[in-house]
Amino acid sequence: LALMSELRDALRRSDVSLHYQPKRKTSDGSTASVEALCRWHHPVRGRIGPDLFIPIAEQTGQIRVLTEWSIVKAIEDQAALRAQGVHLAIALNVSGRLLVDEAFQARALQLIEGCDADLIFEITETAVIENPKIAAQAIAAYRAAGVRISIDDYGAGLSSLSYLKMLNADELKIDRSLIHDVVNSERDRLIISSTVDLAHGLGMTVVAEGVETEDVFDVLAGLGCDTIQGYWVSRPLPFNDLMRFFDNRH
Ligand code: G
Ligand code: G
Ligand code: NA
Ligand code: MN
Repeated sequence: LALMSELRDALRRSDVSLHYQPKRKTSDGSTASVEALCRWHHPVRGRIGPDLFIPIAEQTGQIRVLTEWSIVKAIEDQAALRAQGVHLAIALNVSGRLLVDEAFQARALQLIEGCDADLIFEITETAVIENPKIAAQAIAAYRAAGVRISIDDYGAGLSSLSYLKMLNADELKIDRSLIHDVVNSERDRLIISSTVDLAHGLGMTVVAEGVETEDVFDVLAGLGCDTIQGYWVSRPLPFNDLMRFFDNRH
């Protein structure tokens, strides 16, 4: 917990940074968007993984400051990419708790409105959404501001069909636990293809995450997944390496 009192300073000192992982379209191989993932380089402890500090930030409420900082940083990085001729939507992880936080919503909309940012909010931890009505209102407000909504980690843990009923989203990300066995499991392929049909019927594009090999990529493309994310396409990259990723491709 002492760690968390340092988070605010860490943000100010730029010890926290955003890495970006490309999400690739299966139709033409182009990059649909990139997902921003937080990294913390502590001056004494070294690298602290988001698996450790995100859950603590959620418990202490500091996830709000961190996510507001991420929005500012992503908008800045997006503008820098544009200046280089690279137009990319940036996806940010927004925890279910923040989705229903009105102070966060006011600040987020203030940051987004008035600049032509192209952002996607990946709603994580949908399991904690206890007020579907407020969640739906928040989603409507973000979409009105031009932010697309993605349901993250679908099919993992407690996430369920009821989220598709209550969250009006643009994108569905199938959790990697349902992805990695597709080559060998007929059962997993059936679950994925019916999820793809369901999502498409509801007007959502489908992302398969955690794709680590070409044969998995091929099976998922064949099952109709619109977008692929995972180590096989690219690891999450520091901003400068992301620039190089595009220099090499175009
Ligand atoms: O990047 P990595 O796989 O190490 O991330 C581990 C977890 O931390 C993932 O579940 C990811 O969604 C989460 N995470 C990374 N950055 C952020 C962030 O900025 N906000 C939130 N809420 N979660 C994040
Ligand atoms: O919860 P979320 O889906 O946001 O988690 C993203 C996390 O998954 C990031 O921390 C990222 O490092 C990790 N990740 C991205 N691609 C792969 C992959 O192909 N395999 C595995 N095991 N993890 C991945
Ligand atoms: Na995510
Ligand atoms: Mn995910």
